[in-house]
This record gives sequence, C-alpha cells and structure tokens, in this order.
Amino acid sequence: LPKRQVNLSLLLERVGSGKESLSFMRRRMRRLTAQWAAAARRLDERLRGQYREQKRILVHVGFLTEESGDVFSPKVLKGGPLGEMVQWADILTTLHVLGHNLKISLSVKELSLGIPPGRGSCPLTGPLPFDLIYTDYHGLQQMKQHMGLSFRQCHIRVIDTFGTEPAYNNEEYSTLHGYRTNWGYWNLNCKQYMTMFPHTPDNSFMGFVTEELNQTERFKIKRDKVNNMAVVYGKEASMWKGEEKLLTILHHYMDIHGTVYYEAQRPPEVPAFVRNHGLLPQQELQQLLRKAKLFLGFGFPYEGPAPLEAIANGCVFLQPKFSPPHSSLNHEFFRGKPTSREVSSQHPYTEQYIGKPHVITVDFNSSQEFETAVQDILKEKVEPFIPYEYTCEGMLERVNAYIQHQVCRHFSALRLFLSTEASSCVKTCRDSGLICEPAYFPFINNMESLEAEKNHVFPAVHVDRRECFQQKEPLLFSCAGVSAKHQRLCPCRDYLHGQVALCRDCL
Ligand code: U2F
Repeated sequence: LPKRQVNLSLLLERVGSGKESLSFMRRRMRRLTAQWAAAARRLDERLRGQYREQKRILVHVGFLTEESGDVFSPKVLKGGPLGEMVQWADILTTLHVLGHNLKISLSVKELSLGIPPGRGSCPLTGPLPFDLIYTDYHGLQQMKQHMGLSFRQCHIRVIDTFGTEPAYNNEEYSTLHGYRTNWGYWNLNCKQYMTMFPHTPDNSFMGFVTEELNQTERFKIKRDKVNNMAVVYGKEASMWKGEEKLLTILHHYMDIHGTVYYEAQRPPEVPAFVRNHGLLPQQELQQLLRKAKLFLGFGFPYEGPAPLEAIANGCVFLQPKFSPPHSSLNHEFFRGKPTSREVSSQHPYTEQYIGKPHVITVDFNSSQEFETAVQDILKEKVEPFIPYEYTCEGMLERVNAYIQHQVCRHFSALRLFLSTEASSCVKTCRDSGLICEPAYFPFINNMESLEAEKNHVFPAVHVDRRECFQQKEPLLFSCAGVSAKHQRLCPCRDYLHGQVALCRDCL
C-alpha cells in the first residue's frame, strides 16, 4: 500500500520556483496543505483495507516548458489565464498525497533524463521506468519529436482542458470527414484525455479543487455578507468591453468591484463607478468573494475555476446564456479545438450541475431579464456550496479510482437507450438522470444489422430507412456524436451524487 503523503515539503521543493507560474502553483499548494491532509485522512477511513498499488508516475507539464514557448508564465501577474496552473497544482498535489512515486519534468531536457534513450523506442528495449505519464498536448508533441513517442501509448494521460471527441481523435476518420485539427488525431483511447470539467464522458474528468470553508469561516461569511456588493468576473479589461449598459443597470442596485490587471499610471478601461482592486492574489480574491453577494460573468473567460470559487464562498453566479451556443463551428476561441461541443453559457457546468439558487443563467441581450435577475438575487439568501467532485476528498477519490481501476465495468449499472434524432448520447443519458459510459459501447454494438461502418454516431438506427448500423472502428465509439438522420443506441450508467465520474458500485 502506498503511504499517503500529507507533508507537501518534498513536492514544493520539486516544483521549484524558477518562474511566476511555478511560484503561483507553490503558493496554492502551501495554502491548501491542511485541506488536502484532512481530505486524505477522511478518504483513508472510507477506503480502509482496499488494495492499492504504488505507481511510478512522470508528470511532464508541456505548456510550461521553454521549448513550447511558455506564453503563460510571463502573464501570471498580468491578468493572463491561471486556470491551467490551478489544475496542474492540484493534479501534482493529488498524485503526491495519494503516495505515488512522482517525477516532475518542466523541460524537454528533464523529460529526456526521465526516459532514458532507447527505452521509449519500439520495440521496447527495456521496461519503461514509469507506469503512467501525465502530460498535455504540448508535451505529447515533444515526446513525439524528441523520443519518437513510441513507448506504449496506454501509459499516457493528456490533460486537455476542453476535451477531445472521438471523431477528432481518430486520424483516418478525422482526415476523411473534416474533423482534423492541429491538436487531435493521436488515436488514443479517448478516456486518456482528462478534462477540467466533465464535458463529455468520452473523456475522463480530471477537474481541480475549490477551497473549502471551516465552521468559523462559514459563520463569518453569514455574518459579513454584504447584500449589495457585486464582483465582476474578468482579470482583463477586454472582458468588460461593451458591457457599460448592464454595468450601469447593476450599479443602480449594487456596488461593483473588479480585479482587473492594470499597469501603474494606466488605469484600466472600466467605468469610473467600479471599484477596481487590480489583480489580486488568490487568497485575497477569496476574501473579496466572501463579502460579495453576486459574481457576474460577461461571457469570457469560458469555463474557468473562478465561478466555483465564488459559489463556494456564498455568491450567486450570474452569467449569460449563449443562443445559439458557442462552439468550434462558430466561435474564434473554440475554432481548431478538437470538439464540437456546444457551449450553452459562459460556464455550462455550473448551469447544468449546480443551477439555482447558486447559478442564474439569462439572456444578457435583454436588459429587462438581466435587471429582473439582479432584483431576484438581492432577495435570495444563498449558502456556500461546493460540488463534492470539486473538493479535495472528491478529487483524491476520483483520481485514485482512475489509477487503481481506470475503467468502470460494473455491468449491473448498464442501461440501454435509443436516442431521439439529432440527440447525442451525452444528452440522452443525462435526460434520464444517467451518464453515457463509452466503455460499454463494445457490448451493445451487436444489433441484428446489415452493415458495420466507421461513423462516430454508430451504433444507430437510420431515421427514415429504419436500418441498424454497427460501429466498425472501436476508437469511434462516441458519447458526444450527433446526427440529424440517426437515432443513436446509447449505453448509460448511474453515477455517484456529486461525483459524476464514478458509478455507484465503482468504489
Ligand atoms: C479559464 O482561465 P482563467 O485563468 O481565465 O480562469 P479564471 O476563472 O478567471 O481564474 C482562474 C484563477 O485565477 C484566480 C482565481 C482562479 O482560481 O482564484 N484569480 C486570482 O488569483 N486573482 C484575481 O484577481 C482573479 C482570479 C480556464 F481556466 C482556462 O482553462 C481557459 O483557457 C481560459 C479561457 O477560456 O479560461
């Protein structure tokens, strides 16, 4: 049994502090130490006696390497994206706390030292020194370039914020059918891609954690909440652009705070009535959120950690509905990402998995709807809330389950559905309170049918011809796939409340 490691000093040392991104991650790890330790103890109590293996794990953070250009690090203190840093800090901590044997690589040189020459090549000349490798798309590319990426691909896990759908992942299919992007077509098992939110169950949901409150903090929040205080989501002034009208409406009801980065002598372009604090350290942002009643998003950034932090601190998250939804087909930001997922609001996870009273999603084109939402929020009393899967215990539980038995195969959980036309299996299962489980596809791909074809919506029934089609290419089994001409055969399963990645009998 690997021993839990609740002392993070060795981990902090290994992460180092060569640049701002690493310092940000270290600060986060340090701040959350006690929370991780308490969670590890609780999980141990629950999983007592369960067999676990200690794995040798290499973590190669590709996007932070100099070789990939590392555009993130210089912007850490200037309003650049921090979500990825939050997630990597939490992944490293999870693997460390679970007691695995961890090696961290932040450059191509370290990567090559980790995998001795020849070891990665095919046929394998010796055993790989790792059981698992966590990396990202940049890292994958580097492994291919510098070591031929010929070691057994099943060792690899790719941290992939927005996810990769099967149609994009399969090289031949993506090329033939217009799903080829710069990122995709690695022919991995799609479960090897691990996402920031549970987008499609074709991928594994990795997630991150949200800071939890103790009794005293909960009490203080209740006592100190300022009912008419709002914080706007957006570290860059560009994220506020064009929103003066809504800000003016909001200002009738509430004091508006912001955390927009700006350079000395150059005040940010936000209305004068906004109280801008400048970019805050994470800890100080938490304090601000504890006082605020409302956290307001204007549509960008998509799917970041901040709304979960706001909800955890007792704010209501008010965000715009997107209709039509944003996707790689119609929006610059998603263009070229290996997914067709339709993003229905700034933060679909909070919309679909949390909802009212913590999350209000309305059409911001209607000032009336916006104003009514603000009025309702002022009347509502809301408690702090964190979905279990975003707590330290939830993340430890999930990642432990992935590492010890990645794919869930409890057949008692399988339920079969025929979708309506133009509906994905993600939606079909969700409409019945279940989740699509791609691991079951091979077992339901055995209908009496004339043909087997490579098509990412098969197995399915043709709507007009009432013909059944089977799937010929296992890599194309897809929860996400949609076709107006087909009703899909969908394998669904139940899931643990607050831990959508795991089925009820999975632990
Ligand atoms: C997302 O990236 P972002 O970094 O833009 O996501 P946010 O939700 O804005 O914030 C991430 C963290 O920044 C912290 C805050 C969050 O944990 O505590 N922070 C802070 O420390 N000080 C401040 O003043 C304000 C925020 C997403 F995560 C990425 O995957 C995407 O690439 C990106 C674009 O969609 O959005």
